[in-house]
Amino acid sequence: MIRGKFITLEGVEGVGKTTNLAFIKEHLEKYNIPVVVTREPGGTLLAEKIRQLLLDADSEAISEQAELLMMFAARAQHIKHVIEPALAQGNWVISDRFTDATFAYQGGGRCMKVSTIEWLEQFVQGPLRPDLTLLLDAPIEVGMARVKKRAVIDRFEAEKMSFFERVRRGYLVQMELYPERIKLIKANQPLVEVQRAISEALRVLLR
Ligand code: Z5A
Repeated sequence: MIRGKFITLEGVEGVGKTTNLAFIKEHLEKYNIPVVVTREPGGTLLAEKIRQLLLDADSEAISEQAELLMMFAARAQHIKHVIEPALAQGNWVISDRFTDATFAYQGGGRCMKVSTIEWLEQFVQGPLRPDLTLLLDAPIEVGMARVKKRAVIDRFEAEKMSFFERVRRGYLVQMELYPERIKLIKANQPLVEVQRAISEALRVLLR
């Protein structure tokens, strides 16, 4: 059995990750590729419970250390029970966020030490890294404007603009570190243009 490919979608909120996940699934299925769609934090029963705890805006103050460890606890479950088995069975896995989000949010946003995140990445993932990461990038105000009609604001969405600016910068730093893996997609353009750029980026994997 040929191992599947692992694709992740990243970016600050409202840039269109969820919207384009559906597009990528449809696009790959045209090539008869079996696709498993998932998300982080989440993807398993336990990881989704951790997600609820992380996003709950009314919870007690969660320490930065606890937040980081909860992200990786959810990820450990997700890898063991969803990502690795699916890849081993030849499926392509598309995840709405993965570890680049930890470098961007906990590293950039919360200013936690990169070396700590790198250690946890190695501990939890071993050699597992995405084959391709699509970084949807747009000025923070663009994503915010797209999601501002939402009724419920989660714990992350309640953060200040400066937090999201650091997150965006954190993502761009990751892209500079891993230019072969992380492809920047300009998200501040009509959806049809975004999807054209995504199809182009996928072409490398489909060869
Ligand atoms: N988090 C973390 O801190 N550390 C980690 O390691 C991980 C995660 C893995 C999870 O939230 C939170 O966890 C996240 C980071 C943290 N917190 N924040 N913020 P999530 O991933 O579920 O939430 P999100 O990023 O807030 O997702 P979102 O708000 O749903 O955004 P999106 O998926 O990127 O956007 P969308 O739902 O596809 O699109 C939003 C709207 O824009 C929608 O109406 C679309 O129709 C519209 N849209 C999309 N593209 C376009 C274009 N091109 N033009 C016009 N309109 C568009």
